[in-house]
Amino acid sequence: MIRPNRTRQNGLPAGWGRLARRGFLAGAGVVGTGAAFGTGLALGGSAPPAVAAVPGRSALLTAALGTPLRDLPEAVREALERGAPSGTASAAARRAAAAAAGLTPYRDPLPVPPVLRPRDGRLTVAMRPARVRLHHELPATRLWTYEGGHLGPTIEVRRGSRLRVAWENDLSGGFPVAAVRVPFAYDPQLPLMWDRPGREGAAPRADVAALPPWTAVHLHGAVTGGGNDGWAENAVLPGAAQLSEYPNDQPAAGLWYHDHAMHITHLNVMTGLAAGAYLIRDETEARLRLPSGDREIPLVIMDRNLDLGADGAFTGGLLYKGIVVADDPYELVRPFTGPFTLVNGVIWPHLDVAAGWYRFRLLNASNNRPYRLRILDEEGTPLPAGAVRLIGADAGLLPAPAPVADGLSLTPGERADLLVDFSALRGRRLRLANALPEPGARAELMEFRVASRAEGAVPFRPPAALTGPRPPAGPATGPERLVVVTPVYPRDPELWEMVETEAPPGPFPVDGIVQIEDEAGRVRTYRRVASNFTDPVRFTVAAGDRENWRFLSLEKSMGSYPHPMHLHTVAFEGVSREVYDVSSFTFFELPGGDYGAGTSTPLKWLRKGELSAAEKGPKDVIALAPAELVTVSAHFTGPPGRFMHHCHIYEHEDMMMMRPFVVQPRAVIALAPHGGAHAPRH
Ligand SMILES: [Cu+2]
Repeated sequence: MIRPNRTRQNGLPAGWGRLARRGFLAGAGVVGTGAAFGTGLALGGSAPPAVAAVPGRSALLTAALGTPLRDLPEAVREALERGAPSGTASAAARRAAAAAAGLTPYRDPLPVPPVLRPRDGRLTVAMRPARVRLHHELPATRLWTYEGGHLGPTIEVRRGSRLRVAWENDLSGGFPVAAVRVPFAYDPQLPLMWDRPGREGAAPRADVAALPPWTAVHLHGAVTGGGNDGWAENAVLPGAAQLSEYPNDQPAAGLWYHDHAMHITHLNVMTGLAAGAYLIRDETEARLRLPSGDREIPLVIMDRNLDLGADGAFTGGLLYKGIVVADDPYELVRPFTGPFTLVNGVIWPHLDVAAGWYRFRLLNASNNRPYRLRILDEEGTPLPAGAVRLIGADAGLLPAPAPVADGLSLTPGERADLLVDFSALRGRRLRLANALPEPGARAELMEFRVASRAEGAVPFRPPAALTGPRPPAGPATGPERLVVVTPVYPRDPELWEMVETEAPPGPFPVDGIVQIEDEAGRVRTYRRVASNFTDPVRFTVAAGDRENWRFLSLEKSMGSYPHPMHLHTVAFEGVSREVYDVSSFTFFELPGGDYGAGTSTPLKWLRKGELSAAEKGPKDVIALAPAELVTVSAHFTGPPGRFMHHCHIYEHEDMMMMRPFVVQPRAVIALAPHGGAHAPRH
């Protein structure tokens, strides 16, 4: 994440001019076409743009943005050549690393939150302060919670039974999480900075400490009207409640609620407002007789960091530790990852299981960290393929169970409905582990302790079919949408809404113009029509339409974490994943010192990528890795309203990789000015 370290004026961060004069912009010479900065575009221009005037990302910076350093020899070499950074190898840093390693794994039992089954269509959920133990060896932690637990209560409803929830804000006290910003330094002798606890000597941020308990609750995955969706700007203060009505008129699925307050979601979730499960049940699911009761367990995963006192001991307090990976021309802060993985709100817990089948409802509720999950035995061998079956994705059951061969990928916001068979594993201790190369201080998330006795009951047999063969997604009835995600440097990563346009006469690049040459060799030209949350609505969907939404990442560093792209109020199916050569997407300096960006030549199609069984849907988040173009088909069958689409890395969402879109009845759109659809005039 890049944050301007000084207030922007006239759209320009202070300091950029200074940097240019200082010659920071390698090979500077500069100046693009006459294209204006912003979402409007002055097309054309006669002088060819000079293109090389942008600072390159160092290998170390790239590594710090997502890729583990040990997998990037170039970055490590670069760090070593700079010499051991002063300060990081201090006794305090070593103590912090030792403290992280000293916390006993699998010490605490996995908490399973209570289940609320509202009978009369009404429910009040209070947000209130609580003191909660995150680990047996830690002092209690002060949190802001849903109903007192680090994980909120599970809400369970029948399909079609409408529920009205009063999300009551009864919070009080100061912001429960200390936040610091510390400059990145690399010491090969120590765990990475974000993998060790403690403030590294930094003072707590006064701007975060000043935050009031200002909360918006979003029921992620709910197909509901815009007024009930938890609009980020309509967050409420203590003494008020957010009233939301959920029709629950959608297939059985594992939804979840979490905070969505404008600008501060990445901080609010850390206080304890990160997640509660919301399960919709239906007849299709009931007929499958899946494991239920104490055999159906939510597993909500999130990584956190802990504060240390002056004596180097844990205080119990949580810590939002932002690692500043560059300070020119922006203060660029890596989205949060932490050394401690919590499942259901407890660090590295264990779960005693019977030697039979279980249904686990997994959710990645982390700010930023992706996982590839495997269950490993004592020797580190994954369970045999038949013992783990994926039966559902974000928005409901799959047509048929899918094997989980190479681990289960979950980016933030993604869910998995998983059947696991422990019957051949009596007396064993198994670990749920993250197979990605930079998993935090410990790759294992939790331990399953399998009973040594055989099950007496008739064994469960997983069904061969679930919802049955999926009817092919019908053709799109509405416009095709293109959403572009720009690289992380030298500007903030941005989410651009694009519309197709005539190719400008050139030369290229032109700020906000992206050309794409598809598999068939056809070149299409798109122009940016919005890039900030406060830009006017550009995507108006006719209620009932089916639309293809395409997400394109222009990130070039293949090790960067994926952007989990999320649409509110609709479930979608993955249609295709393609990989492009995005090297022609170029930043260049605009008159006045800001940067423009566009393609110098059309992006070239390279190859088809894979869609997993889960990604074929039903989904509401899809992982967008660097250089990918992912297409999903979304059928907007729900109520109308104003909704959001965004990257589900909370830091990215909060820095405006989020946009409003509108769903309206077709007849209403027809009466709108400009022919509806808020179409920008060319
Ligand atoms: Cu993102």
